[in-house]
Amino acid sequence: MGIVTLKRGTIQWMDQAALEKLLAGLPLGSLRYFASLGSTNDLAGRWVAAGASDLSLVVADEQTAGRGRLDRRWYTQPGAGLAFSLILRPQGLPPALTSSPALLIRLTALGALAVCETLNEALPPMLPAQIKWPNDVIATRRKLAGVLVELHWAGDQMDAAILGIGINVSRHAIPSAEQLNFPATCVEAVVEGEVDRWTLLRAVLSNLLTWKAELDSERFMQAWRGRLAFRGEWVQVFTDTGQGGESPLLLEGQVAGLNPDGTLRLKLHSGEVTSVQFGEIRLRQSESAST
Ligand code: BT5
Repeated sequence: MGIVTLKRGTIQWMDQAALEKLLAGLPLGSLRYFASLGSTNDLAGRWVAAGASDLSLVVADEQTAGRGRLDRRWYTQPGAGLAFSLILRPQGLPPALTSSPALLIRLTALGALAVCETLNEALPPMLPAQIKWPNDVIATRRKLAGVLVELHWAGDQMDAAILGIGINVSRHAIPSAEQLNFPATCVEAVVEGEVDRWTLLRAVLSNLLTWKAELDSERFMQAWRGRLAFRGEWVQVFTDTGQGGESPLLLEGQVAGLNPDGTLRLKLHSGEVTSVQFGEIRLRQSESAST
């Protein structure tokens, strides 16, 4: 996949024409750029209903109603990060993965893996970007990107999956502490240099398209497992209500890896290994880690 040099200043101004030029040569569908938008996932959802082609892409400089999972907020300040949503039609996805839980978790991993792999081309090996299961990208133990996959249905047939990614690039992208449920950072802080957002966008999309072709492969699973954060560490799993506040502690255990279906393996105090299902939980490092 080659080394990506995330150098600054190649693209000063972004608009629809500049986006088309930037992404020329990548096998994408139609492109839409917005200086400011509620949520790229919402716009992509309306575009799906209006017939958007496979691999069409929505990019916004600023989101005023960016969303995380369970209707939590995702903050995208203008000029500071990346917010984009890729439309994936079922015809372009492996048939074995078109049942919804499997697809949701695999596409979430696809987005997170593409961000990790892109950043790791520019990061020292000792400070890798990793996947905080299921949908966060962290580096230096702080979150710098989040992935939100939503499935759209026409009756009982899947119409499209929307893969939304938000990345903090410069320090201005990092929300204030009271807006966060986990410490945050940005790409420029972890690479310790200036980064061109748009060069990064192209590199992430390029990595994403490459891994999408291997979505159903053992190589993909290995790459995903290899990027899993907190392996061997004690974590707490909370019931994920999305309502904020304290949610009940469900489980505590050591991160033991991934099952073939992408669910998380957790080794409990009893030694028993259990599976954590996607979508129901929130992961948090145990405050008093024990062995
Ligand atoms: C996510 O949800 O992390 C998924 C974020 C997906 C955002 C993209 S941007 C393009 C597309 N369009 C959208 O509307 N969304 C997608 P979750 O794991 O639920 O995390 C949400 C939590 O992350 C919030 O409750 C905050 O605590 C925290 N957060 C919000 N903005 C953040 C930011 N810029 N950096 C780090 N953490 C943030």
